[in-house]
This record gives sequence, structure tokens and C-alpha cells, in this order.
Amino acid sequence: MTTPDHPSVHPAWLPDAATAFLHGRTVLVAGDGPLAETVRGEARRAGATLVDGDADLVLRDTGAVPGGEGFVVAHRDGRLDVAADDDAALLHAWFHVVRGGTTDPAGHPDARHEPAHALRMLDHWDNVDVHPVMGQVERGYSGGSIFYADGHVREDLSRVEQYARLLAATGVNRVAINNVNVHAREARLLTDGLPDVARVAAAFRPWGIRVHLSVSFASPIVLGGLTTSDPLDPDVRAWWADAVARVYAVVPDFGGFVVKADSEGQPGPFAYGRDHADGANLLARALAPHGGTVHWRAFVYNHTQDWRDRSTDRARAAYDHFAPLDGRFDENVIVQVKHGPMDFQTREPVSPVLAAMPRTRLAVELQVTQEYTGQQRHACYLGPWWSEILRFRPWGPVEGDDGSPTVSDVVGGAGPGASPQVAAARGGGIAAVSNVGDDAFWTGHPLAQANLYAFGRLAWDPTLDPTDVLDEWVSLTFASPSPAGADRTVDPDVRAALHAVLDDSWRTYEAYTAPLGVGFMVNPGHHYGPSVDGYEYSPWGTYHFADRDGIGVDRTRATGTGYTGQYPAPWRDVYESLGTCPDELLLFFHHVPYGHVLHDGTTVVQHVYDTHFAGVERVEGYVRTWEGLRGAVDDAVFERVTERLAEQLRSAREWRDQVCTYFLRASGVADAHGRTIY
Ligand code: GCW
Repeated sequence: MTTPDHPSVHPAWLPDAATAFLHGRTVLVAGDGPLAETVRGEARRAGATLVDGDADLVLRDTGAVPGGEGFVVAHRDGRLDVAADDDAALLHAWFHVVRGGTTDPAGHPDARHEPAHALRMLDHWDNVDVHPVMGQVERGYSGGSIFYADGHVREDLSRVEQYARLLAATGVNRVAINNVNVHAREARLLTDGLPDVARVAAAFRPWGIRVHLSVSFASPIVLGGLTTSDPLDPDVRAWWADAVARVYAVVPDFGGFVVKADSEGQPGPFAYGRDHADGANLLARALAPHGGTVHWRAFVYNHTQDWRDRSTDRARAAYDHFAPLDGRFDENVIVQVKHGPMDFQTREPVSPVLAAMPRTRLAVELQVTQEYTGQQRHACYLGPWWSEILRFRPWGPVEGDDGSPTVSDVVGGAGPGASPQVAAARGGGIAAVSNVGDDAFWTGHPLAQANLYAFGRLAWDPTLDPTDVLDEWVSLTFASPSPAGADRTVDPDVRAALHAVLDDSWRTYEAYTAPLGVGFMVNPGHHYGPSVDGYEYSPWGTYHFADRDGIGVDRTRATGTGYTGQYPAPWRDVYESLGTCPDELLLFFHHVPYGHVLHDGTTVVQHVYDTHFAGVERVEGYVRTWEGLRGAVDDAVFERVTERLAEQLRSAREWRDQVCTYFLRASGVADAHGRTIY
């Protein structure tokens, strides 16, 4: 289960068996420069023979679209001939062929492929130092950082090179290498850490990936010795211009900055009576001459709310702060919006900010690291969740597909009313928090690799079926050893078992955790495991308001916080009405009695009992299914997954029992099926 470069590291979706079909094939790579060289290196590594003339596979960099990432697959004389727009496209084309698992032209229909989004970015919440509370990787469940050790960037970056290779194979093209909560040590990556940042950038560069840094808005003070970081102060502007110039001097293809400002204690423009557009544009103007962008996060809310204060609704915050600023952000600012209005819950509505800023480049932010979805101890394949989000139509229709714009269209710069600048820039794309650490399996739970893989693939093409994406991942990761040059195969039992465990695992997780979109109910701080009232009297704005009669948050315009009014039609009305609000979001939008009847005819309280018992039974099924793979998959993978599934089952039972008991005690309503509730 190891890779040649790192004997202790799992090869993830690029084991040698995945490329064995290329062994002995002739490959012509026509193109110059480092990326073409990378492709040649991959061909050699796969055991192909590089030739100058006729070949089984021809990959040509046509240079037809400078900076373009698309490529055309065609057949010429019964062989595969791929014409790539530019050098990065050559690399994408190579991995496209690898995914196909065959050089038989019949396996590769003639087509043009290109990414839906120009920016496909992973954000690392890695700290250089080990943070006393959050550890080295904030919300990291895969060990320490692959970038940093012993207080600085690692000497040996071969692991980062392998990571870059894996990411390139999924289509990711940007990586931010440090936490958005920028502590003192990490702030210095921008100054004395630059030679190290340059080394990391060099590790990613051959794989077509550009590096970004998270920066502190207070940098002029903490690094520059100024007395202010007021965005309108000329000295502050000059400081940023110099700081940025120094970055580009050592990293000429630097991507730009990621900024969390005025959020959860991070410094920002509010201290100077300025707004987020002032703050973002300050950095944007420093970066613009060099071609860099600012990813400015919209995750801004009051995290010191008094739970007694029923007038403040955290869900409203991002829209209230950002929607009025539409049109004020510079062209190289991307406002990065969490997919939901709260915080990466297992189920949330799509953020209304995504439908409210047509004159701003928007990126949607997903969370690959499983903070609220089982922390890589639970198998939870998030592809279906992201697919729902990216395909969601903020302007309707509620059901079906009439070609109306989706979230993916919006962040691709093609939403309704998109300004010419937003359209020309193709929006802000897709970003996600990485789930990778220095763990031997990269992601702690070996099956969590599927989430990383699926993120890249869905960012490239959000119309892909997430189950098909999972199948691709299975085919690569669990490829059977095969004779050199033979088409790739996978043991059908392994394939079937992985689908049985993962296809519906997100819905399973939803079933045994917080019900009907109410969210949270997790242990405060670390966010693992059930605690129904854990956040109920906290300052974080995440409440369920359960009492003896009912539960849920009234976010209607009629009687609640008015949050439903942040959506355009039809959703503002669909969510407003109890009759039309989708069941899975019921408690997000409404406070209802326990006896409220859902669309399927069950009451809320009976639904809670039923889903929690069913969810645990499904996990019991996963355990049995996986046990059937003993000997059929790599032993180390088998053992690690077995251990994680045991914990998932323990935890799912804990969730079931705490949530069911809570609802029984609160409502006094017995389970219609008489199951044991404590
Ligand atoms: O989900 C929350 C996390 C924080 C995180 C924050 C954010 C990096 O609990 O750990 O901080 O979101 O997205 O900024």
C-alpha cells in the first residue's frame, strides 16, 4: 500500500495498478516546458514508452488558448489523439486518459473537456505551530500538517509533491497553505517565511497548482510596526504594496490572499469604521499589478451573542453584511461564501448570499474536512451533498430542470444579471477546506479520500453524478493488479461493497444525527458526538429552541427572524410556508409542535425515532459489508477502516440514544414501534 517516494504513505487514487494499462504503450507528448515534462514523467512512471512519432496516445499542447485548461479528445487512425489548449491542459488530458483506464479509443469518445470553473481551490487550515486548543491543523482529523513541522516549513517536501500530484489528477489548481485564523507565527509567512513559501510553491508548480496565503488584516501592525491597519490610510496601502511585491519577487505565479476578517475574533476593517469592501479592495489593489486575487470570506457574524436575544439570527448575518456591498468590490476580489448560512452543517439551505451579489465575483466554500460530518471517524461520502448544493437553483424551479441558473452557474460568473466583469472573470469558482494531514492514509479514514477526490472532480464538472465520481475513485484506488498493458479492472465485490458503504453514507449520517435541518446538537468546542443542548445557552447563535411543546427556529417573515426574505422567489415563499418547506429543512425554518405531520405522514417526533433507529441499522450493515472484504483489499486499509467503522457504530448508537431520549423526555410521546428509548 505504499508509494515509492514515501514507503509509509498510501498511494490513494494513483497506485501503480491504476496506470498499469499504460505499461508498454507508446506515448507522444508534444509540448515544451515544465508541465509537459511532468506529463512525460508520468508516462515513464506508468511504464509507457515515449516516442517522437506514431503512438498509441498522442498528447499535443496546441497553445490554442493561452492559460486554457480544456482539451479535445479525438481519434486518428484508430488511436487516441488529444489536443490541449495549453500546458496545464496537457496535464489534465493525461489524467483524463488515466481515469479512463484504457488506451482503447472506444473507451474515450470524441469530446471536448474543460473545467466549469477557472478556480478550483483547496484551503488548508494548517498552522505552522501546534495551537494549544486547535492542534496543528484546525479541524484536521488526519494528524499534523504536511507542510510544517517543528515550527517551520518541512525540509523534505516530497510528501507535498505527492499531494500536488494527487490533486492535479482531480483537477484542483489552487491551494492556500495556512489557516484563515492567522496566528502570530503564521502571519510571518508573508515576511520572513517567504523563502519557505517559495519552496512550497515550487513543489506545487510542476502540477499546475498555484499557491495562496491566508493573511492577517492586522499585518501592517503586527508585521510592519505601523500603528494602524486602516484600509484608507496611505501608509497602510504602501505597506501592503511593498509586502505583495516581495511575495511576487520570490513566487512569480503567487495566487493571492485568503482573508477572514471581522469574524470570530480575527481583525478587520470594522475597527476603523470601514466596511468589507474597503478592506478587500485594499488588498486587491496591492495584488492587482501582479495578477493576484483576494478571497475575502463572507463568514461574518456575531459570535458573542446573548442566547436570550431572540432578535439576532446568525443565519441572516452574511447576507446582511455583504449583499449591500454588491458592486463595490474590485475585479480581483472574490467573496468566498460558505455553502450554507450557518456553518458546514450536515444539512442547511443554500446561502442566500449566492443569489444576492450579481456584480461581485463569488466563490462557494465547501468543507472536505469532516468537522460536522463525523470527523473522518465516520464514513460519510459528501459528493451527493455538494452535488445538491452546486445544482441548486436559487431562482427555481423548485423541482426539475428548466435550465435556470444553478449555484454552479453563479460562481462561474453566469448567474442572472452578472456584470460584464464578473462574467469575463468567470466568477470566483469553488473553494473547500482540505481534509489532508500527515497521516499514512492522507485523510485518517481511508474512505475519506473519496471526498477529496470528489471535490476536485465536482469543481471541474459539477454536473457529474456523484455516484459515478465515487465509482471512478473506486476504480483507481482499488484497481486490481493486472498484466502490463491490459485495461484496468476492479474486483466486482470490492466495487459493490464500497458503493454499499459509501453511496448513501451522507444521508445515513444525517439520519442518526441532528434531525430535519436543525443543525448542531454536537459537543461544543471539538464538535464530535451528540450533545443536544450543547450550544443551547452559548454565545454562538446556534440554537434549536426545544421546549415541551416543540422544536425548531422560526425564520419566517410572518412570525420569525425574517431570514426567508433573503431568498428570491420561489424559495422565499417555499421556505416560508409550513405546507411547502422541504421536510429535511423544516426545523431550520420553523418552530413546530412534536406532533407536526411531515409530508410523508409521520410526525416530527416519530420521524426522529424512525430515522435514528434506521441510521444505526444502516451502519450495522456497513460493518458487515466491510467485514466481507477481509483479504480482498490491502490489509492496512482493511484494518483502519474496520477500526473506524467500529467507532462509527458506537457513535451512531450514542447519537440515536441521546437524541431519541431527549425527544421522548421533552415531548412525552412514546415510540409507535415500542423500541427501547432510555
Ligand atoms: O466551522 C468553523 C470552525 C472554525 C473555523 C471557522 C471558519 C477556521 O469551527 O474552526 O475557523 O468555521 O470557517 O472560519
